[in-house]
Amino acid sequence: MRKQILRLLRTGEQISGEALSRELGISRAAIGKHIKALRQAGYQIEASPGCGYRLLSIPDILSAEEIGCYLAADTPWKIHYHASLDSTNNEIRRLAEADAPGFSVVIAETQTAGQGRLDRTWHSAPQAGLWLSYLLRPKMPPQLAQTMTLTSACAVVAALSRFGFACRIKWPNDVLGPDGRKLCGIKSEMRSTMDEVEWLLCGIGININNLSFPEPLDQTATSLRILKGEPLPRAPLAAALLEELERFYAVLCREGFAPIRQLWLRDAVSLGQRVRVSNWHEQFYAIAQDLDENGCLIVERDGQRQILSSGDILL
Ligand code: BT5
Repeated sequence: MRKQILRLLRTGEQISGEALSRELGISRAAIGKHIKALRQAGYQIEASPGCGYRLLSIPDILSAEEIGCYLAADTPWKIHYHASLDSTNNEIRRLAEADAPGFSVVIAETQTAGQGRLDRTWHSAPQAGLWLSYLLRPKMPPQLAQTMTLTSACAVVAALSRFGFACRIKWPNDVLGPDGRKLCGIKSEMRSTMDEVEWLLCGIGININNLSFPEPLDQTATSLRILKGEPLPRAPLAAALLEELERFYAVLCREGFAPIRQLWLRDAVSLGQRVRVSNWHEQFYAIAQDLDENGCLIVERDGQRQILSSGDILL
């Protein structure tokens, strides 16, 4: 209901309590309660006796109502919004295990224990970024579902390009700004048998309005605000990302990874370059060459072709 009230107020016109109550089929007292709750959430709403309500300003929050204003009414995403969580990945995993449906999304304004891969931490400053995890229940073989990290990276690049940012992808899970610094990291988890996937979750962290980063991240990280020189409203960006994720996932379900691989190759940074590879058992130098049909990186190491299914590369 609050989302619908917001949609009506967003025209910027004054609208009477009576008109709102008629349009939405609820009492004027109920309208009054929703207006109070919206003000508490940070919306500045002017009320003039006899004339009605007018929206004066919108807070920079990532609530379901605010993001919902930028999404189509029939969006499949169900947003769970939190002021603070240890990690949105932990919360979406809990929902997955409690049988939550696919297309559930958890968003937090801050994370107290944001996670990177392999026990690394993810810096998640309050109100600065988009810290989001989503759940899918794909009817596809686990091997294809595993490409969802790369697919999500393509969706991030597509969403950011709508706001004028030309970003690049670094295998396996980073999106970099045009300056080569890390703007976004992705961490996926899956529960499956050898044949079918029970659930798949992806956590995406995008630095949006960070002005700076603590050491040593200040050497490697960037944010959209640093790149652009001005802050960005986060809710339209979150909505764009959810739309692109839905679109890319539909392509993956319908056509497999091949068309997404082409987009990935177009936007990848590392190909043709000498990289340092670290994986769980060794470190070595190689030339990054290609991405195979399963999303593995093909490198040339001492004249030999090697296929990497996991690990980190340093340019
Ligand atoms: C990642 O791991 O890049 C995956 C990050 C996933 C974060 C999202 S936020 C929403 C969801 N909830 C979570 O708890 N996690 C997900 P990895 O490739 O292992 O990179 C981790 C490394 O990136 C760290 O060791 C730092 O060097 C660096 N790093 C940490 N925070 C960063 C930040 N905000 N921006 C850029 N780099 C960062």
